[in-house]
Amino acid sequence: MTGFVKDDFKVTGAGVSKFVDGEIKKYRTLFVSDLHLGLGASQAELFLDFFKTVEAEKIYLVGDIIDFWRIKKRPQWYQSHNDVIQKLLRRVRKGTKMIYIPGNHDEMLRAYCGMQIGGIDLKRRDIHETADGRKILIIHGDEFDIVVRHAKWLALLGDGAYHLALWMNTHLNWVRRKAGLEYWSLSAYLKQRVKQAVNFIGEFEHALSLEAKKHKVQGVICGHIHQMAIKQIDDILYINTGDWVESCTAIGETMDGKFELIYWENGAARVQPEDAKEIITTQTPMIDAA
Ligand SMILES: [Mn+2]
Repeated sequence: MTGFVKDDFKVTGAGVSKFVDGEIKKYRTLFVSDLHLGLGASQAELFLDFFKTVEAEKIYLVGDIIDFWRIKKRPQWYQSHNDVIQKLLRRVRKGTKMIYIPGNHDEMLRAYCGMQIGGIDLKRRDIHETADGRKILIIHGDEFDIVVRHAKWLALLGDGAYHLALWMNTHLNWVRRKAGLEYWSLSAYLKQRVKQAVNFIGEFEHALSLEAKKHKVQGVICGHIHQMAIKQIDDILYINTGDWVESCTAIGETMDGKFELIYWENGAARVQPEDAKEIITTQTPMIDAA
């Protein structure tokens, strides 16, 4: 149910992005979500590292870019978080069209949907048209999250445990970085053990594909559950951008309208498609703090 099988690429026509050192990758559209700026565990530095190697005519920020839930409690705002905001605004100044679809962690921005702030269009949801004329619904997705919708206290309870895992993850990775080891996700590893998560992911993906059907579009791009995916669900193309807290992923649309999965491990080691498939299939979902 979760993750990726080889055949998905055949069915969806999608692929895994390849980055070449020193070359700027040009996309028609770039989709990024769940940066969670303001949360210490945000991989803002890895995002900056990625962002300077990529260009796009249009960028969708698919929600949970700024983590106001965290900022309200105890902000963990670093220079790299400022840098992300500045780099994004700079792209807007240079002519990139940018659309921000606020998520649940940045839900206060939903009050400003319909407005343009700093050149960024704020929208509750949007319909994107690909280069080959397909219509895709762009939505964060939390409104289809059964945990957030039906039991907010449960989501909040889970939040504490999840943040502890993320905190450990960050500190463990600091040690690993110093030791010259690559990034490793503890919380992703822990969640691998949560079996019900599989059902949760399946239900979420199904709900989103139904919503796309309701809009009479060919696909949906969402974020929220920190589980990247490109898959076909019935006649709907389901795409999840993943996140920049654990997995460091994004989605690109090529100039001819093909979708590519971007898996950014770190600046030096970009994964090859074969490896990416391996990683993706063993990836695990996120329940609590999406
Ligand atoms: Mn979310």
